[in-house]
Amino acid sequence: MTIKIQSAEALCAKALEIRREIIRMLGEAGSGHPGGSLSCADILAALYFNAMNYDPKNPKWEDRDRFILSKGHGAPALYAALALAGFFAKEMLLTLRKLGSPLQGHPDMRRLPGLEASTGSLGQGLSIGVGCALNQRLMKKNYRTFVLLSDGEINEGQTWEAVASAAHFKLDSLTAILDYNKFQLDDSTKKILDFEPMADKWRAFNWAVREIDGHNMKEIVEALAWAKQVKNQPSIIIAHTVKGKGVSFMENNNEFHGVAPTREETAKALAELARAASPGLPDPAAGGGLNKLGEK
Ligand SMILES: Cc1ncc(C[n+]2csc(CCOP(=O)(O)OP(=O)(O)O)c2C)c(N)n1
Ligand SMILES: [Mg+2]
Repeated sequence: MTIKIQSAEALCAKALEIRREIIRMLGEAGSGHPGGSLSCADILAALYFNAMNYDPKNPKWEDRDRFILSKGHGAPALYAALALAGFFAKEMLLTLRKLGSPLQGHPDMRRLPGLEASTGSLGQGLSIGVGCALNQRLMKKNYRTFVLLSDGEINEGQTWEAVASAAHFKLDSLTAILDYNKFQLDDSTKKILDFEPMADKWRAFNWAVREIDGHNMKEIVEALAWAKQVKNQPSIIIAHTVKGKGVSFMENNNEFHGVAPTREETAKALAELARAASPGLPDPAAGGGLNKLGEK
């Protein structure tokens, strides 16, 4: 049964849970990509706990909505969402990147239920999404296809072949979401290959475009609902995000693109996320929860 949460507050709580699991997983694995996993946590919470239809007990249900993580290195965020949605036991998350685990560093659809595509080689996911959307039309199914792209990834030319085809075939069951966190592996997207004006480019290719704050849950949910009623063209939600969102020392700090937190950093990040979930909790950095008088 699909989980459908309507309240933005409850969806934000799910996003926080996803962030906590990302940090726990990466801290345990000692490798992986925190920045781009954290930037898409709110989007994944909205997809898996509000917008999408699926059945974790029947992951191959023909009418399920398809989600393709084209930015495959963001796998920890997707694994956390899938576990919280009931596709597999939460305990499995801590096997991330371990030899023999179905939770590989990049998604392997042959080994983990709930994955629609094996990704990680950037630039391929939107083409897979075009295929899913064409299948939906040919087989007269009712499902939608969502593809999460990253802003460095769309430097890949294959993405734009898919952008052109999706519009040509008027694939209105296809929605792309761009995790526009303004950083790629080496530096800012502006310095490496600037795609501004971003929205104009997608419009010129005949896509319906909506720009949002990718950390504002209400805006994400509304944009996903908007995408469902777009007709005769594919839709893109350009989500302005912050790389490393939710952990102060990772935000806009591209050193955490592909480096896992140390043991100390993991503890610090988890404490921050716990305080975000329960703002009353003491801040160890500010004296371990004691006030200026040394009282609890
Ligand atoms: C085809 C391909 N080239 C290079 C890489 C190595 N790589 C992994 S992540 C990354 C950049 C990621 O930046 P972005 O796409 O913006 O992702 P995010 O900021 O969301 O982490 C690169 C170049 C890859 N995975 N695939
Ligand atoms: Mg990026």
